[in-house]
Amino acid sequence: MKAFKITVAAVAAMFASVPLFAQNPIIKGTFTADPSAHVFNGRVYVYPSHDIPAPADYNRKDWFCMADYHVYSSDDLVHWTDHGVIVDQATVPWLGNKKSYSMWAPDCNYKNGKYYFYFPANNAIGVAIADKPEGPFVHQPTAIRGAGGIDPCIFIDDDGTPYLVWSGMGLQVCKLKDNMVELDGASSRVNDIPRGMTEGPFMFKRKGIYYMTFPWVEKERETLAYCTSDSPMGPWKFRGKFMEQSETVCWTNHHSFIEFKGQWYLFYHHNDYSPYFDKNRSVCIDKVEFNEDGTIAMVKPTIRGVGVTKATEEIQIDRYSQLGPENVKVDFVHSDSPFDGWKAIFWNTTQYRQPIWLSYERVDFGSKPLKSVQLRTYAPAGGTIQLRADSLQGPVIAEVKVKDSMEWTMPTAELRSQLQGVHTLYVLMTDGSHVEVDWVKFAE
Ligand code: FUB
Repeated sequence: MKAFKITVAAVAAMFASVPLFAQNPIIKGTFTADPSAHVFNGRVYVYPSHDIPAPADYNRKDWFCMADYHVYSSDDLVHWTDHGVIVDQATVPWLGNKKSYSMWAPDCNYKNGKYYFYFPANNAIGVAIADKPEGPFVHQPTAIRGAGGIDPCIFIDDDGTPYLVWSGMGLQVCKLKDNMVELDGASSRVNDIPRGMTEGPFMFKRKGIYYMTFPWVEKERETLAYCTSDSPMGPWKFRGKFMEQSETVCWTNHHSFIEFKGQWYLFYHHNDYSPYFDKNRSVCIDKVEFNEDGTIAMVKPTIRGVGVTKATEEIQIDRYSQLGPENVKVDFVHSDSPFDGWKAIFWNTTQYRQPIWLSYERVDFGSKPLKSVQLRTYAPAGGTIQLRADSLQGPVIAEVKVKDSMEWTMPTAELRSQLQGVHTLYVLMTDGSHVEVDWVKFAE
């Protein structure tokens, strides 16, 4: 069969062209959804779908709109590389409508020296094949026969048997032939899930248990839920939810699991950068714990995310771990430009006498002495920001006086105490009526 080489003109130029983020969401500057994460050669690769605002030639302005896929990779879950476009709707040979903008949730896996990228478009599922996880990927000439639907997941069992799972008249599971591009027999429908529309399946195996995980609507929006089995073909036992529906409105959620350096992680999405349009989503990561009996403990979404932030990089304290009970909140730096990120806002009234604070876990102060700290801050009437280590009563690291200004300023202060290694940073407003902080950064 003839294979089609994907032409990706600007791939090299697009590498690492968007800012990537150490907290949630992990990717800034572009929308990403439906993250399929895998560990290949000790490195984490994420294959998300790529939401875009609808262009002029797509008339469904209120719907999902996706034209291509990128892949991102990291070796610490903090610093991410964007490897650029790996598949574009314009070059999919079997796709009749090259402007269908229907490149929904994909997945990728490795077998026999090749990486197989599965992606849906217009209710069919195609495969593109590469020698490396970041491509270049070469298209198969046709979509997979017999696998109509969306949201493919490719699971490879310990004995090397590949299974394709997808959403099409319910969740379907089917063995693949060794060539990875043809179904091996008829698919089996997962019938053991209580009513609640299911899509976005992700199958994995841990300690001999097969997990079929999926978005599941219990009330208004998608939660994440799962079944378990002792075989990839079922029968399945419904086990309930492991993530609640989002508190702020994003109708979908879509996820994947990896084990990386001894810790399990959940990749999922939320519409953080697009609070008023939930078809423009962003990928997040949080840790997952399993109970003794193999059940999945509930995962609470955080904005702090995972990984350690270096003290000498911009610490985005608006991605806090804990927020004080009153007089502190987070908002966009520019409400008309969400990708500029968020800021923390501290304010006071004469009546409020308690500390006004937030905390940010896992800041690495390294092993060399640090001398100063800088804030990006806005304080129309001036104020003081105090930084402490490990608790509200912990050692004062620095006290930064912020002069009154109607502009953003970048005041600095000498450090009062030296820290080494990883600590929780506490940020308090100890003086002033209104101080905003974009980031905090230490220097040698
Ligand atoms: O991204 C489009 C669709 O939204 C996915 O295919 C579903 O899983 C849901 O996340």
